[in-house]
Amino acid sequence: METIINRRSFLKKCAAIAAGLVSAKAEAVAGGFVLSNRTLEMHLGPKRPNFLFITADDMNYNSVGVYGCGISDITPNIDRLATEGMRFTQAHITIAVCQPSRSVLMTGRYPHRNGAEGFEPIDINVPTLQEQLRQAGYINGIMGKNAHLAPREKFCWDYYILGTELGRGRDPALYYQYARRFFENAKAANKPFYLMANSQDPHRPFAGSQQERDKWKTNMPYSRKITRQETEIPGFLPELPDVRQEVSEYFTSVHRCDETVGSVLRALKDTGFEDNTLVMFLSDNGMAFPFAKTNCYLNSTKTPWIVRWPGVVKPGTVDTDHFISGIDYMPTILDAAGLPQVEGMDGTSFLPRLNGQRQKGRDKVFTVFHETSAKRRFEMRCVQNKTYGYIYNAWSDGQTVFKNESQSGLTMNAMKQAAKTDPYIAARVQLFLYRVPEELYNFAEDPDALHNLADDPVYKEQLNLMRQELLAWMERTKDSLAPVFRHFILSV
Ligand SMILES: [Ca+2]
Repeated sequence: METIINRRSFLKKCAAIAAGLVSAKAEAVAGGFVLSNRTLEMHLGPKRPNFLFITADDMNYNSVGVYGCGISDITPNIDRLATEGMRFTQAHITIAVCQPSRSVLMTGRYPHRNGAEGFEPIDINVPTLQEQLRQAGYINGIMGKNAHLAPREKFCWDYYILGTELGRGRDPALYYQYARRFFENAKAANKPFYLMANSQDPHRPFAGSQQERDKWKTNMPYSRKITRQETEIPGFLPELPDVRQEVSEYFTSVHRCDETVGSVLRALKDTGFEDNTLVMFLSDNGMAFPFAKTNCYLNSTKTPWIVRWPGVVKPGTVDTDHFISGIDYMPTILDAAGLPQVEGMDGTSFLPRLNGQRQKGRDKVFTVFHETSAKRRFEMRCVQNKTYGYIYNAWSDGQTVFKNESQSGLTMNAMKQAAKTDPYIAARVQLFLYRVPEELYNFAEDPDALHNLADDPVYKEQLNLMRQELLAWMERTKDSLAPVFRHFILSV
């Protein structure tokens, strides 16, 4: 016998049963109905959507064609995905370094609230997206960047393909093969799926570089070499021969990343899942050069964020208005799956945006930095809105020297050499290595953060406003640095 109940209470009961809070048997007796798969499907309506999440590793937002890269046909597959879906131009990840960035995505929590401020596991009692999906009957798969979601058991992977099996995460053909195998497995099991397909491009070492030969004694294959002539130097780096060389190698890796994206999307299409799969694409942080990755600049956290969902998202939509960030990823996927939100997430679902509705409160983003992969601590906090960005560098004391992976290879060495005779580059090197406690930029006019306005009296009111916004956020989220920051702004 089937009891008539509304969809919301039914979904709640299903979630409670799935979460193990109520035994299915007890619920069946209490509710007076038998919970069969057929009953579930009748009440849930259409089958749950599948999810394909494709990530780039260390790719700058504006290295993508539709996000303004001027190199001809640099990312045709990502560009096509954007025309088939919706892309956000005010999208940020929450922390600009691999493992912490990905840990935010899969918990919906800021790093200091999920336990992974640096390259460490999340707290065992923090719920993950993959736990919720498994309880709802999903198959979870991951390809590449595997160690960057830890501990492994918290992520419930049913399919686990290491980067080493994918040509160091840099072989588009292998991505096609393994993605196809995953989709075919899901089809055979007749279960909804979640696949996280992680390219390890364009992470260092870059395609064809000396750094790559030094590390692996070989260069990984690529189909198109981006020449020095066609390369675009980002505005935050100086035009120097070695910088141009290294940025061109980076872009060769960007192009290979795009081929990996294309491979995974082709595997989805070839297995017949294109219509019932929500695809998202983003980069886990900015490019591994000075003033981008492992910092709190606009170029550190801003990401290309594209959503394709046939029948739901209007193709070719561009959202230039609403801010979305890493903490919003998990709430949105849960929402799209028809699953309840879990306790303790900091983000909120932007599913209404995908349905074409406006959302209030999406006018700024808070980003952080804590620790590099080499366990060096450099605390930074930032708030950015459409016009301004304010950064607090708690570590900057005039003595401590910034050290990160972006200083390896050619670029930083070239800048240090040039600094001996070029005062402008010398100032850039000085700023990068020592920073100043506060930075304020007009990111709308100066996205590359070349003019620090923090000491300009004209911007005093703006500075104070953003200090207060940041402090309120730090106190609200119980950031352990909040008392230090409060003391700092009282003392300046
Ligand atoms: Ca990364």
